[in-house]
Amino acid sequence: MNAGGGRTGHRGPRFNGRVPGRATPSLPLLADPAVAGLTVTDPDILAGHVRDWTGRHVGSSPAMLRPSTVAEVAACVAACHRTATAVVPQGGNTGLVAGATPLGGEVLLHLGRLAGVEDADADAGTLVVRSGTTLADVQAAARAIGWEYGVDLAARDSATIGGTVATNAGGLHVVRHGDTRAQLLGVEAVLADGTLVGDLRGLRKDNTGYHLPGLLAGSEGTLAVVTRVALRLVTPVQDRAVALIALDDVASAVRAAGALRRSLPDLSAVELLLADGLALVQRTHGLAPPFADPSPAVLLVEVAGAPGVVDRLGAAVEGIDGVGDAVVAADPARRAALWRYREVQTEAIARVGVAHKLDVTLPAARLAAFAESVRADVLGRWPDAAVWLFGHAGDGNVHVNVTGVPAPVDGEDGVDGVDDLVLRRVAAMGGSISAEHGIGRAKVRWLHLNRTPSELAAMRRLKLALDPLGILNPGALLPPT
Ligand code: 2HG
Ligand code: ZN
Repeated sequence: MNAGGGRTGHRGPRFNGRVPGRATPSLPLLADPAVAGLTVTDPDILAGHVRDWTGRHVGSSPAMLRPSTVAEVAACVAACHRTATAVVPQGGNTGLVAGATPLGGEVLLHLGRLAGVEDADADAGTLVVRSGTTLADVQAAARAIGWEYGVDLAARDSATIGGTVATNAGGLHVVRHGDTRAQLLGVEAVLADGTLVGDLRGLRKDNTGYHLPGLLAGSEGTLAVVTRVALRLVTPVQDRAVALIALDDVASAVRAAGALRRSLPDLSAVELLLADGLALVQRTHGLAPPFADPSPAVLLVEVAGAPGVVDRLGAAVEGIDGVGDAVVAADPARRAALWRYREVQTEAIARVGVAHKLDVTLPAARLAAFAESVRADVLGRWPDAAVWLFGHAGDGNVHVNVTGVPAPVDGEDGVDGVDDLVLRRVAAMGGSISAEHGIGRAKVRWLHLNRTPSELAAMRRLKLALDPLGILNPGALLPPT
């Protein structure tokens, strides 16, 4: 993914820690010998890094640090600590919740140059990679030793493995392999004072106390900066088949997703598309209609396993009630063509306008009611808006994108904006306000909808213990006190 187009962004909550978050050109950090030769201050280069992918969140930064070794990352973070400088770690900048966007004018710590595979162990089925390695390169390294990496997502060519750990990225195969946290055998990271911690031995069993990988996955750069990771790989598949299944409505799609999960042990994806989203990608990306007649809801289903996948998928689809039409693809080019309807949803919506992005999970039993009511509620309030729904039906994870709502000004969303409406509805229906994108800066003011005051207080105590000066990614994840 590339950076989104220019828009007037809304500013998130300002840094409220002990360190002044507003960096200035006369930043003491820049005089620190540890960052000499690693600093970029060219505004043209910085411009591509201070806005998030959507273009909705635009910050500023006086400088970006670009270490290329673990020792340099540690030295940079130690220098930030010494000079009490707030710092925002950034990988591929493909996140969608402003988790790596310096809205408080912080210094950026770019990890893209800390890239490369250090160890690929075909016998153990493990990789050790540096955090700036792209997801696509991790996948290729796994394939090169006869294995596969269990996580995949559309931004694979730009997203870095460190970013996917920091955000605990989900993606297209959670239904089969779990999220990024589930792939971690070890993590090495730099704490706020520059101390290096972690373990890259890649042991499958290691019950020796607090689990650092589990803690850092999803911590969004607020507790430490991930430098290297040890990843477990998954068994390679011999065969794949992909189907698009036409269904009458979201309720039928949710029921079908459940039936497919029950009947197909080698199910590797069940993705939801709706008619307007399918029509949109046909318009924006010149794709042919998949069915003779448009269908209200469509599931993209992938089976990956031992030979015979097409037959198994075909039999499973036949067993589903209410399938209007179906297309099945076995060869790689045709499979990729079917995946394209799903994978370009985000890009297609970005061409309509800067979207409000709400990445939510609902209990399966409430997903259909949510889909219907959220559309009606948003359109009732903003008749010129468009509501786009798609997502990971196998996980109950729906991506609500809303375009055509005027850019919010400070605070508006927190009172009665579209984000507020959608996220309150999700919480009231027993869902999560962030399924897989994280909280970043965009969702901070709604974290209380899912986390109790005691949980937030415990998270703050943890943050204070590991980052007492509050220099790491201030403004992200945790609400200001
Ligand atoms: C996806 O599933 C990503 O394609 C992006 O999580 C979702 O654009 C979005 O809202
Ligand atoms: Zn997603």
